Amino acid sequence: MDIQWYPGHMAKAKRLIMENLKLVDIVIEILDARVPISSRNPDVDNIIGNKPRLIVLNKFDLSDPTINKEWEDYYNKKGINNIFINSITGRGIDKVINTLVFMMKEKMQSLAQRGRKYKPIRCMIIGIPNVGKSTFINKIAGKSSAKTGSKPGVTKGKQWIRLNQQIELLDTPGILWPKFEDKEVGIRLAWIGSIKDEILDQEELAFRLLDFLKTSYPALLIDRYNIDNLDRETLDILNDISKNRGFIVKGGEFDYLRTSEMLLDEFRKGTIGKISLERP
Ligand SMILES: Nc1nc2c(ncn2[C@@H]2O[C@H](COP(=O)(O)OP(=O)(O)O)[C@@H](O)[C@H]2O)c(=O)[nH]1
Ligand SMILES: [Mg+2]
Repeated sequence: MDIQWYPGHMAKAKRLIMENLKLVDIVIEILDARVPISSRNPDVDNIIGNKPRLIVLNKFDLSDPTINKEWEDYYNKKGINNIFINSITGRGIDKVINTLVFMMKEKMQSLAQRGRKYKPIRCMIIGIPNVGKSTFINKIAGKSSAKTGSKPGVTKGKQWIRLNQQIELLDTPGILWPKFEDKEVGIRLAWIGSIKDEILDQEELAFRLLDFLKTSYPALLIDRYNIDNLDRETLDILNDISKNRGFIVKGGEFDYLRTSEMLLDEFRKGTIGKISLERP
């Protein structure tokens, strides 16, 4: 997400989504399962209006299974279609396809009853940068037979991927801008590596992450970094981690930059464990 968002970009991105919206039956909104709040642009409700929507929570290989369940219950209670997936392995993608068919069942039946000609269900992907839109499209396109190509007259220039007999997916996702008027949102997006580190420097980001892990995932922290006591100042814990890893600079000082980069990197890769930053 190296992209700088300016009002002009936002207006253009929004206009593109609005244009494509007219062509589709369902919007697939991709979120990052670790941050279902921060990875969501709240304007999406206004932009897509009452178009049927499926929420796909990607990267669920990195998020906390217990909290995934909380989110699933939360969405289900609200009657919002939701599916947790891993776009790299493809886990959950079949369920996406089945759900899309299910969501359009009534419409298809009523068309059939009125003797109307069969038309495939059309979908588009939307989401902020880095949630995995391209990975998802590649995976789903790889699974499915072929691109259908553009259809002159109707959808000039647009590429559709046929997912099965009934569904087509627009091959270019709609990109929304991240919203972080709230600094905490910016920090979480920086933790997951979605925005470049312009919000805070690496050391402060890592320090805050350690603070969060200390309260929310103590067992993972203890396991990963051989710490025996978390009931201390965060700085003391950071010192221990630096010491255990041998991240010391000349003169015997702790190498905080190296330790910070390592912590952020291990968190982002899921090496520390399955961690969610937001719960319903
Ligand atoms: N662990 C994990 N990483 C993923 C998953 N989906 C995508 N990624 C990674 O997330 C990064 C951003 O993905 P990309 O598809 O480019 O996001 P886009 O900006 O929304 O198109 C890439 O490094 C992907 O390999 C997933 O389900 N699990
Ligand atoms: Mg992309």
